Amino acid sequence: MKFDIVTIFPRMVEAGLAEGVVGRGIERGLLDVRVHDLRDHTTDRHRSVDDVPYGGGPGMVMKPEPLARAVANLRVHRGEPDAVVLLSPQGRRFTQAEAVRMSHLRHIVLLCGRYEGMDERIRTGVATEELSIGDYVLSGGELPALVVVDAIARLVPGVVGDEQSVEQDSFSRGLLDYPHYTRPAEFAGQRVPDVLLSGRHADVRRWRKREALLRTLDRRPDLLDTAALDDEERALLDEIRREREEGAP
Ligand code: 9D3
Repeated sequence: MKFDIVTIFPRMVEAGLAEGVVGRGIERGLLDVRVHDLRDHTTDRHRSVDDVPYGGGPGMVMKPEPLARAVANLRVHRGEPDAVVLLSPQGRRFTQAEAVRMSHLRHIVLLCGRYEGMDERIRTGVATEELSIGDYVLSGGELPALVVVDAIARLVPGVVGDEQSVEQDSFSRGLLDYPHYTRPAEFAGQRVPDVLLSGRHADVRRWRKREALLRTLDRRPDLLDTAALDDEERALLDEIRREREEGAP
């Protein structure tokens, strides 16, 4: 799978790509990720990427020409992309469902904004979609680009060593994760739940399902509206709800 990231801070993005799952995916040749310095696509002496807003007001706006030239160059040297993504606070929310959809694409271009935003003609004339990673104010699209690449890349077969762990990922199943423990059996006065030491695998599975449901019910009940629960999980959830109605009348 191929990604091209256009930014005025290429070193910031390169640093984020070098480590971990994405770094290994690149080393293994499963991911082809290139970072492009927007300033390399300027034509003026000062390599300007921003300018004052028409109509006045605070801040600066990213000029359209360098971004358009960068993408035109990518089309020639890297091939026609399946998506040109503008990262911006005005975008549609990037979710696991979006990551799954985009993991089936072959070539994605990501445009990172800075300053107050980009000239609107990039949105209407160059980008094919616009994504935000959540409702908080960041300083630019570089961290969001790394988030989007990470979430998509781990869905590419072979990038995460253990395919099982990708399938069991909480958000793929629509539930929060169950609690995890490793040795020692007692730490800071807290014991690992007995069932996990029991060797009774069916009980362990059931306990984990129950814990995942408890957590989801307490912290993210909204997820239960769309979670794909199996028969056992539906039965457990009913049981938990009944217990709670009896316990706190
Ligand atoms: C203080 C500036 N804001 C005025 C209302 C607008 C604004 C412009 C540019 C706020 C943030 C940014 C930079 N952010 C991104 O480019 C960005 C982003 C984000 O801030 N949050 C979540 N997802 C994204 S994707 C790109």
